[in-house]
Amino acid sequence: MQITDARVIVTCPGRNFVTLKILTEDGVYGLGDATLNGRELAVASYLNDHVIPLIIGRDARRIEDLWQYLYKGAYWRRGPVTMSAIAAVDTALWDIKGKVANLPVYQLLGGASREGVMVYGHANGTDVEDAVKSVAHYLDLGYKAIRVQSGVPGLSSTYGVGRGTMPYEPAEKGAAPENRWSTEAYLNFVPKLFARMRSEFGDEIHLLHDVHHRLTPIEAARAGRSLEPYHLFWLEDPTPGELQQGFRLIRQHTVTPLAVGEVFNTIFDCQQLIQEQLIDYIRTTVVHAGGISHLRKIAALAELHQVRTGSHGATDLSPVCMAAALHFDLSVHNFGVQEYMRHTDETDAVFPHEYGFQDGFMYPGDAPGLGVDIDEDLAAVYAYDPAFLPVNRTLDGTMHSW
Ligand code: CS2
Ligand code: MG
Repeated sequence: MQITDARVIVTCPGRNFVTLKILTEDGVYGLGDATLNGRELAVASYLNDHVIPLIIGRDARRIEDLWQYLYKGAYWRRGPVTMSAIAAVDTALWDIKGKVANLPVYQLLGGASREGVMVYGHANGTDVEDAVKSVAHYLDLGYKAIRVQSGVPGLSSTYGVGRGTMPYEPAEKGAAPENRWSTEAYLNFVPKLFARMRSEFGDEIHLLHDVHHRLTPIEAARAGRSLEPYHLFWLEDPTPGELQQGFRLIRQHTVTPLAVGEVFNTIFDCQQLIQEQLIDYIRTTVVHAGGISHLRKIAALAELHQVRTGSHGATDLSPVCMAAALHFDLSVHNFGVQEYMRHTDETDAVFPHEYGFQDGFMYPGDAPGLGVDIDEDLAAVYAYDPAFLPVNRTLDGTMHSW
């Protein structure tokens, strides 16, 4: 089955998305998400200029061989741009294989390992009481797991707090907004936030929190220990993940479960974290970690070491990635939870899809392939609009992790 054409579709229905469409001689096509928030055109160019010319004429059925061809054949390995491009090809080829087999992709991955995929939503507020209202809203929607983020007293901005009623979308048009950060203010505040959540909502609901790479290991150990009375489902990105052994220090001091990996793009980024059981959930995603094929390998290593999956699912991962993630999540044995920040109606109109949400769980549907499409005419209406992720500085102006 020859690949006869492929094209990159860049669209901005409220936010930018990059989608790869691969077409075959049989008329069957597949889709892959290639969106890298704030660096979208780098991946679009990598695909247009360096990948598509190489895959035209190749056999669309040879998913693993094409993955290795694009990984080893590039010479320059790994990194978010390269691996997002490879991910898009991989995902599109799984979509094609499912369509040709007339099966939903999860059936090709070994079938369902559960009835549904538990997801978590993003509650957030400018202060604790605003966040309480937001958690109550997500409970009303039926979520069993809810991430809680809040403004920090004394800080003009912080991660994860939406602007107005719109879902939280960090990228801003034009220049990169500058946030200000105080670790001390945050560490003093975060246990109070979750004490309030548990007093208001009790012990049943799964509560998650994202530190977003901002603490040193010993500061993260202090945060984890201070949150133990509130038994979080996970504490995410407690410290930057490049120094994998840094998590040993956190592990020595707290039993709060740890999640990391949304910025990782290959198994090598998390190999030590998994093998030493320094984390409890691996957050790697279809779109940024080499596609379904590579994510399965990461999950297999994680299974050996009692680490569960918890894939990233923010609004800057398109419905194509969401659909692929749900097929993976339904099938993988050591599934933990799937992040699900709802897309806007504009985005859903550009990407019609089968998947659905019901009472805290999601289902990929049984359409052949991934069960997602792209309305290219509608996508063309929304021109690319450059947007940048914020940068973060401490109160004295020193650059810090955002
Ligand atoms: C966050 C993301 O969803 C998460 O856990 O870390 O919102 C992240 O900030 C964005 O995906 C960055 O583009
Ligand atoms: Mg995160």
